Amino acid sequence: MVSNREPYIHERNKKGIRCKTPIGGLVAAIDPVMQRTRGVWIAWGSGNADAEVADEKGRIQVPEDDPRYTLRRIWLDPKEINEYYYGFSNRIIWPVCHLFQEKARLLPEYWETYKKVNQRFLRATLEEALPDDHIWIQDVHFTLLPAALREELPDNDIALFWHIPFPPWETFSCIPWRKEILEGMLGADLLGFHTESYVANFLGAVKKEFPDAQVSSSAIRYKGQITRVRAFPIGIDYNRYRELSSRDSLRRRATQLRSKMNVQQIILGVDRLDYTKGILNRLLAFEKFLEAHPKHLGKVSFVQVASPTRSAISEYREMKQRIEETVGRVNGKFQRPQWTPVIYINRHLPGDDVLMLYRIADVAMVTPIIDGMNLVAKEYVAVNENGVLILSEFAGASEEMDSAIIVNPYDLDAMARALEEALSMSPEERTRRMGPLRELVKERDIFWWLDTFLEEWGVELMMDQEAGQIVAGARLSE
Ligand code: ADQ
Repeated sequence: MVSNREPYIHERNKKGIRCKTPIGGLVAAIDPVMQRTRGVWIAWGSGNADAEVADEKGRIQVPEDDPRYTLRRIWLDPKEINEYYYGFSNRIIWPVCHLFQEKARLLPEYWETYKKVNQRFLRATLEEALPDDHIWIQDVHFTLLPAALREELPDNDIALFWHIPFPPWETFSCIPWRKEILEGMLGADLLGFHTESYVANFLGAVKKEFPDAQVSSSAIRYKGQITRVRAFPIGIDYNRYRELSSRDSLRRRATQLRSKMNVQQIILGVDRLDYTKGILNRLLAFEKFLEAHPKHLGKVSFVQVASPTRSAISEYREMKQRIEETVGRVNGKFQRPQWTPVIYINRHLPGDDVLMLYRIADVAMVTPIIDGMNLVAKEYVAVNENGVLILSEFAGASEEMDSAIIVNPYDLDAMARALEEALSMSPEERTRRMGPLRELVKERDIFWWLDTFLEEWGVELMMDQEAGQIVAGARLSE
């Protein structure tokens, strides 16, 4: 596995070294998979104590209390972090793929460093990969890696999964290095996206860029290499979410919290503090909702958890400020001594706290402006049987989760109406809508995603009965 973000980060504070698991859909999704399959995960060692606990090659066995696989850390210097990660990935690919072209900073130095870092990961992967290994690359940080690996390791199977939207060619083509990026990706045997529309956009981009490529609805032949392209909508570890959220201690704490909050109904948002997540519009819609339905004053609170992310980038800092101003204004306008309309938590919460909030929230508002998939929608559905999900039509999740209340996140009035509909929904209607959503999240869980991906890739996971573990893959076909 190759990804930018590592699944375990070691940080030193006054009390000593602590191991944290970072937020973000990617790690939440893949760690359970790696624990089952074992193997090597190559990633940027971003923690300030990472080097201390790893060996001279940057290797460490994880999870520490029950080691199951090797994490190989790659060291990046501050310039590289700034130009490859904050620069190319987060200020070029991220905004462009989320249709925020105007936020893209198309600086050549970002591109040069991005190429250099891809080379660094290439060398580490070449050191770790065994002849039969399947090499799975995650996300937008390593678009050049598949083709570079293909040259060195013609016989290994290489796949890349893209976790964010893939935009139409007209948008993608603002990137001056678009040809190199697409060519890099086409070194993979298999490319995965969350939805059919991202697949179609990718195929369209390849057709435009390389007129001599042969492109079908699910594969591309380019320079003699075949790349299959398919949608694999990612899921969550449903059973684990069920288990963790139904522990007695957690239920008790949730009940206590609910009664302390002293409101009749709770609306919840949980996001990284990213401009794609639509937090500001959600707050404005809540304001409209309170204005239009004063009967809810004093009775409904909106809890927004927004974890800090990419705060080195000015757009993120500006957005944080606008959100905080809006929270202050909305609360100033409606607040009563005994009631706070918006409870804003600008922190990464421990997992149990997020589960508790999922449990007590009557309504979850998952209303990104645009989102590759969005795992929060699936986590909420897994945990809360009686809730209502309001979901943006521009989240990848809406392609599958169509019995949610689907909204346009730009349409504040429609979102305010959706809130009223959700909060006054009868228990029967809640169940009618929630039933199919739960089925879907349960059926298409993270292991379904993994199986589907690996099956398409020609890898079979074999159950080792004695160890009770899924072990190394065997090829089904060439
Ligand atoms: P992300 O943009 O990070 O992932 P998402 O899919 O919503 O988004 O996953 C976020 C994860 O972080 C969830 O597991 C959530 O519970 C957790 N989280 C968020 N805020 C938190 C907080 N304050 N405290 C604690 N936990 C918090 C990218 C793409 C998505 C895609 C995933 C997986 O942008 O579209 O779904 O990858 O492919």
